[in-house]
Amino acid sequence: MPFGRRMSAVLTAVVFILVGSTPTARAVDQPISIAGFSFSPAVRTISVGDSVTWTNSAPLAHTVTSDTGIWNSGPLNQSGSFQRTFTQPGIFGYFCSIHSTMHGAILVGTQTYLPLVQR
Ligand SMILES: [Cu+2]
Repeated sequence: MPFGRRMSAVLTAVVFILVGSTPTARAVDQPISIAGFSFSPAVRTISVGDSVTWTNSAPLAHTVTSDTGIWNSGPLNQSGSFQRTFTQPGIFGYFCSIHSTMHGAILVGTQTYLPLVQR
């Protein structure tokens, strides 16, 4: 492919990525699985306006509880789920109030390039 056309293709891809990462992009729902005694993935980067749905695939009850108390799912039994929409940028830590070793974090619009790696 001639250099000019290849460069054009690269630029088109870059523009698409930049547009796709703005806060005005369509909000999406990001899944997080609760398996065994961990959140998977434990750290998830999302855009402002996205929501996250945690689903418990473990046979034990777990919770999704904010480190700062701004949300609490209450006990989720097996196959139970909890959804929250994040409308503010920031780092939102959470844990399971039943099993104190279980921790996770949602990074909302805090890093420009990280979402491109994780999605
Ligand atoms: Cu738990």
